[in-house]
Amino acid sequence: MTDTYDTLLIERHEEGYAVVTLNRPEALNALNSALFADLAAFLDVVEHDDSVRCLILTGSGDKAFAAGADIKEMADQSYAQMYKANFFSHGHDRITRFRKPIIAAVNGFALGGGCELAMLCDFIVASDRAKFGQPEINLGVAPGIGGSQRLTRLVGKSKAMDMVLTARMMDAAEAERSGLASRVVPHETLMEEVRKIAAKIAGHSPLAVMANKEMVEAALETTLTQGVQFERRLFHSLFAFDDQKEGMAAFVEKRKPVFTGR
Ligand code: DAK
Repeated sequence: MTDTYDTLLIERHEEGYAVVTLNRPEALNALNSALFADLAAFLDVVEHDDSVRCLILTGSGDKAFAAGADIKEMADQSYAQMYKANFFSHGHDRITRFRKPIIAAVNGFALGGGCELAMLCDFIVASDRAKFGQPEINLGVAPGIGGSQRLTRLVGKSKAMDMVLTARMMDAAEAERSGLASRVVPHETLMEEVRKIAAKIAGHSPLAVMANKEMVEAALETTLTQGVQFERRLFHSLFAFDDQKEGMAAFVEKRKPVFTGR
């Protein structure tokens, strides 16, 4: 497998996860069309690859996860070009369809499209130097990759309004307090910590991981009653898998389970 992309670095680990590094450090990993196309292509490659059960997404360099959509690429676009290309929709939709967990390891600025990309991941682990923001209003525009919707669901209306209308950045501590980041860790140990988390997830039953992800996602899309019903049915269905038998037998026999993903 070549895993060679112009805008991404890919590192596969035998524990069952891969690290995807946004690799445009000269532009603080600004997201351009090529990068979104590469990311979508990589997700296509690993979607059905059983050796990759969890992804980590991070930024190259010491300063940024991603400083936003590439302003230089966007600046001269016409409405017709944006509309026809359906700018960024393919990348967005491909990530939302991906069925394995993606952890955002936010190592610095996550601004505009960068913050939106982090929120498209399943959860965010932030370095204590991370800064989150939706500063598009400074450019005379607005979030365009789901930021107005996901940020509001994660941190509530008041903070989301504050951030989009003033363009202020949130530091890592506030992001954790507000529910945007799940954990904050020292900058120097960010990748070590996130690798441990990814290895832990990759060690679970891949079917159970998928089902857990699907259930939590449903919470944002359905009513409580429908969500609970969906959870219950999915829970019942897990009893069709060998992994459920193995997980429960291992508990009873006081040994580590060996999951086969069947
Ligand atoms: N795009 C392109 N280049 C960028 C960039 C960006 N978003 N952010 C930084 N760079 C480049 C800088 O131009 C600079 O390049 P050179 O001048 O060296 O060639 C290099 O990265 C280093 O940046 P700075 O010199 O500015 O570094 P500083 O440490 O001084 O400042 C900063 C760091 C992150 C505070 C600053 O770079 C900054 O404010 N960057 C822009 C942040 C921003 O405004 N982000 C939001 C972008 S707009 C849509 C969907 C989505 C979107 C739009 C439409 N549709 C569906 C239609 C999303 C829009 C956005 O994300």
